[in-house]
Amino acid sequence: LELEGGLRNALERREFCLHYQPQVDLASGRVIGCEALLRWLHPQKGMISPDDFIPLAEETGLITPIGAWVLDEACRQAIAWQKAGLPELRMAVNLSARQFRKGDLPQQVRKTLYQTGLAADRLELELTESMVMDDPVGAKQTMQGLKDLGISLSLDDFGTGYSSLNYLRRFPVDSLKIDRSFIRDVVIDPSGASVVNSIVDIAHNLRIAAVAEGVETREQLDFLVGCGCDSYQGFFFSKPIPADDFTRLLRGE
Ligand code: G
Ligand code: G
Ligand code: MN
Ligand code: NA
Repeated sequence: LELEGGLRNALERREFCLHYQPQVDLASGRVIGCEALLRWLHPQKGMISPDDFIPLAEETGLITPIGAWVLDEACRQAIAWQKAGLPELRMAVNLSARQFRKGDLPQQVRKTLYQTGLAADRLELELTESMVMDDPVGAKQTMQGLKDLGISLSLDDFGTGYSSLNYLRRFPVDSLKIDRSFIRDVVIDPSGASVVNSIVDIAHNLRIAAVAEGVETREQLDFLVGCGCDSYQGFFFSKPIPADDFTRLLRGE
């Protein structure tokens, strides 16, 4: 309850910020994008992880203004880097279930792109399997509305949910983000390795890019290169960092 009160005022008190985790192309080693990850700097409790307040934000409906702020802030940051002459990266933003189910998401995204001036092909929205599988017909419609804007869509935490390959085929998805639990296992046991290999193959057969999450070691990276995985995120390259640190990283400082 105490947390809820704080959450209600956090936006106007400017207690949120975004950290950015680089996404790296496996073939070239170049940073090609980043994922925006929400942080709440609570005046008493310090930094609170989204895992600890997104569910509350969902229940209370506060996710609507918070989610709108995240989208706007991430697009503005992408434009700020562009204006600073840095490489034009793709910006990935996580959506929660309630944001996705709300009927006007494509209009909201269109408006944010217009207001911030970010080109649609620079934005990617991350959905989860469960968001999509809850109501496949409605989800497909929303996804098509988003795709029509020219943005990309990815399926986050892929492999952890109840994913029907049949739906995967029919949804307009550009990339699969292979959940980090699978990446952890690739150099531990052979079945872990074959699961990741299979996901990459399925993605590619459907002309979907495969992105590995949670890459922490050189061994995992080498394995992913061998599978033909397209790109990766993980502590091996960088943890999620504040915008200023990300700027320095892009400048090679
Ligand atoms: O950084 P990490 O601890 O950073 O993120 C924890 C979880 O919170 C992840 O599952 C991530 O997808 C989710 N998350 C991070 N930022 C956002 C956000 O802006 N919106 C939503 N809905 N989820 C987020
Ligand atoms: O669920 P989603 O993929 O959106 O959230 C990303 C989460 O994964 C964030 O909490 C982020 O901090 C975390 N993360 C990113 N890279 C790594 C990694 O290499 N190892 C671990 N353990 N967590 C990671
Ligand atoms: Mn994500
Ligand atoms: Na994930």
